[in-house]
Amino acid sequence: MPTRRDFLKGTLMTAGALAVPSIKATAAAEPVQRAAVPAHAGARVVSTWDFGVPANRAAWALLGDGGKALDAVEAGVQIPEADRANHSVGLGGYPDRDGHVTLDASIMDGDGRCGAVACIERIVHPIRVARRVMEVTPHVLLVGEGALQFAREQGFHEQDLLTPEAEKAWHAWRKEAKYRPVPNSENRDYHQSLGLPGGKHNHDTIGMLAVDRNGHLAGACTTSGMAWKLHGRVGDSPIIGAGLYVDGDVGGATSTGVGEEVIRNAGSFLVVELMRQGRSPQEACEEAVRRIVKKRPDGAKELQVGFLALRRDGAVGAFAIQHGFTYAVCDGDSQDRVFGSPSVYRTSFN
Ligand code: SD4
Repeated sequence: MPTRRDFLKGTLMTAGALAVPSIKATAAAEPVQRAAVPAHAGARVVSTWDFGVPANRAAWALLGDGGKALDAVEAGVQIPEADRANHSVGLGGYPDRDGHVTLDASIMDGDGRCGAVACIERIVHPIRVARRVMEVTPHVLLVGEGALQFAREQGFHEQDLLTPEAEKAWHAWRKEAKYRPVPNSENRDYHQSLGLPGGKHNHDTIGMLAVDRNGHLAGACTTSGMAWKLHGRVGDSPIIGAGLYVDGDVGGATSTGVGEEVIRNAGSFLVVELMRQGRSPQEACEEAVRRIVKKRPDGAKELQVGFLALRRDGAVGAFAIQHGFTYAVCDGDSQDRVFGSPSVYRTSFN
């Protein structure tokens, strides 16, 4: 077992230097630009990473049939939540440094209603609990044991979320990590070569935004958060305004990556406010990323944060600090498109 000395040393080192030694900037400060996805007149759903494709399809099963954006995003993000092979969302997520799988999720409707759970254990679909918080309580956010108690009262089934594969990865991490959480470690290799974050075997938080045929907007965000985090750590995903924000008059935004940086900058709220002031979704995501980089110019070279935005008219924008962030777009024309986001740096994660 780690000593108290390991604990204190690790915590201080992490707080002082948000850096990942194995991530190398290969061509720092070279911008990668691609065209933003234009507006679409009908319903549309977008989500973070390539694993957003099957999630979008599940959302589209409702949205394409005239269903509500809120129901669609809740259904869509349940796909990665239940996917055991996905190590950063729901069942099969990597645990905290003490071996607990703790989940964060939020949901928001364009009319301003929202609900969230943070650091909840033993529930495969925290997004469904978040929606219940929104609909049957006077609150916005429930955490930890209280969130689990509420889920039980609402009839949710409990199960162990730590899969043998995730447990093996946790043991591998413990051998070399000295009980010290490090940002981005869910994107690193504890078994085999997993490649870029967001690739086939290596995913991150799912954030999903949808506009339905009636022009209503909604969003959802769900994650197991930073792998090997301190027990009790909460990221950006369940914080309304940080990992998710939706305003029916303007649009929505969601984020992925190192949640601490997003919380510090109220990232998703900022993206939506910039769109309200007339920036395009693309410009708004860029500005939000550049503020994070400006405040932490050295640390940001080795951190990933990505924003995805959907404007009320269906226009889409995305921007990230590091190369490799992808997002999936689904509408009446095509259900399985994946786009590479422009980014500040070109970086290789290996
Ligand atoms: C979080 N944004 O909890 C989420 C997921 C994550 O690196 O950690 N990604 O911060």
